[in-house]
Amino acid sequence: MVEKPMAETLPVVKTPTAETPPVTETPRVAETSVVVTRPSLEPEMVPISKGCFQMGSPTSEKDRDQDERRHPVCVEAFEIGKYEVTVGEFKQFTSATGYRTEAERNTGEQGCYAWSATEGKWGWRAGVDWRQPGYETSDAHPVVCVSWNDALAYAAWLSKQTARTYRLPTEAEWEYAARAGTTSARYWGDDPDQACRYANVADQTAGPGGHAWPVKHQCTDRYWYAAPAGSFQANAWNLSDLLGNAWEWTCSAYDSQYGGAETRCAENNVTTAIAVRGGSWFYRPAWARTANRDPNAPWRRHLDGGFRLARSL
Ligand SMILES: [Ca+2]
Ligand SMILES: [Ca+2]
Ligand SMILES: [Ca+2]
Repeated sequence: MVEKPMAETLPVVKTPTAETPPVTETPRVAETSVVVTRPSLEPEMVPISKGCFQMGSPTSEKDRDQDERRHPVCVEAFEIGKYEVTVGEFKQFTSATGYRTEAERNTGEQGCYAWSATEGKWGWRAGVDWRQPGYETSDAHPVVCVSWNDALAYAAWLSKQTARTYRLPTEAEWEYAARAGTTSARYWGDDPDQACRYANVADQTAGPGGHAWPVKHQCTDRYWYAAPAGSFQANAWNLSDLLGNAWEWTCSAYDSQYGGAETRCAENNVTTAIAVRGGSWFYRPAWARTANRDPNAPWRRHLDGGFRLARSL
């Protein structure tokens, strides 16, 4: 692979020129009203009834990991976001508060942990953040390059604005919602190659610079990087993108043994690993499974990592 300077992965920004537009005498016309559609302050939430389920994967599940011990869990009624939190929703928070994410503040490392098309690999990349992830993004895309701490700050702000209790879902709530009553490896069944109707994952779509995923789902979902939230068919409980697109922070501490941390939120100031769920556009079939889980430090932010909100009733 030929190494190219990093700057090439970043979006091209038009530099202002010294030219000033010619001043022309335009006749006065009646002002036309321009309808600007903005995301509403509150994300669309879906009510989930209380219930019990088998959390984790059966030992027969292909590609399962040791930290997926199957065990019964019950959850109370709650609400969960239909979509991953979007750039447009997150922008309202930063505009109102001036909040700067950990990627923008370079906490611990520079920028965001991102995949580079020029290098074909992951690394900390200065200047990469939720506003400039290095691929074409819009208000409808999931916000990425946000740390757990950033997600909590957004949830706290939104709770204050709305006098409701927004938070991240517990790991148990996340899996209960993602399964939507299913026991298969994925909420559409066991076949990874059916993924492209339901999820944006590592697929056959050609990547920037001619990249192709070395291990992929044998189908085409049309996206290399993140897709606008809700681009794929929802699960049986009308929730979108739980598998794939951006992986999602939960509020629970990661415990490889499933000792109970999965049913509650960790303290806001923890520095130990938090459970993340769902996989992303980067994920191969072995990883894009409902029971798959991984630990991540609360200050880390990844190009393929976002979150969705939950609300206590
Ligand atoms: Ca894809
Ligand atoms: Ca997701
Ligand atoms: Ca795992």
